[in-house]
Amino acid sequence: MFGGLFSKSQDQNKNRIPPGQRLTNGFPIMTYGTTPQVTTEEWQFKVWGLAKEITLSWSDLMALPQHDFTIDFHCVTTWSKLDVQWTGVKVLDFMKLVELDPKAAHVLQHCYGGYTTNIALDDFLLEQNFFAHTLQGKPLPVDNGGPLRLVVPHLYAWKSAKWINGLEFLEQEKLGFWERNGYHRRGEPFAEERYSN
Ligand SMILES: Nc1nc2c(c(=O)[nH]1)N[C@H]1C(S)=C(S)[C@@H](COP(=O)(O)O)O[C@H]1N2
Ligand SMILES: [Mo]
Repeated sequence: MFGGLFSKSQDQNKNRIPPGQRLTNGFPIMTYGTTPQVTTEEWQFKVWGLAKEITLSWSDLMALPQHDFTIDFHCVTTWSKLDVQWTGVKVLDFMKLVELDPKAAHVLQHCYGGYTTNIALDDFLLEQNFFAHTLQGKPLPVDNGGPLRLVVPHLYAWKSAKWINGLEFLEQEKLGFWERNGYHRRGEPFAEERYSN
């Protein structure tokens, strides 16, 4: 009986692991370039492009509703991690502060350190996407993107920008760092959208 239950839960986990991925127990750090050190006092977040320009402080962000999230995280280098626990602010709550131009269809995420990654507006404006400042109950470590990163659970983890500090709204897609360097413009792991053609 317990054996049956066990293999059932193993099976369910299997369905959660996209093709070509394997489970990892640790939390591998994946950073291109140097790790920016930013205090919450100096931290600023800007919105521009096809949206009314705004600049937010850390306290503006913390004043928004806070939620816990448990998500699976898939890196294109083939590791996946199940049930990662975060706390932060839903993208949809954040976006109540943003006055979007109806022509906006794409977003370029900008970061301290210069990393960028693009995402279609439809992939960005989802209930499940969030800005995280806490990982497994502790302030988000700087190596994992602290003080703040985006988390987009349904796309490969390179779309979850660490040290995010800006959103540029665009009519036409503008490719980010990895997308200009051979990775897929969308990056959906169950469709194995790893590389551009
Ligand atoms: N700013 C920035 N964000 C980034 C990256 C990066 O190099 N710089 N790497 C991406 C990649 S490839 C992955 S897999 C995840 C890794 O997050 P972790 O280091 O917290 O595991 O962050 C993504 N976000
Ligand atoms: Mo990655």
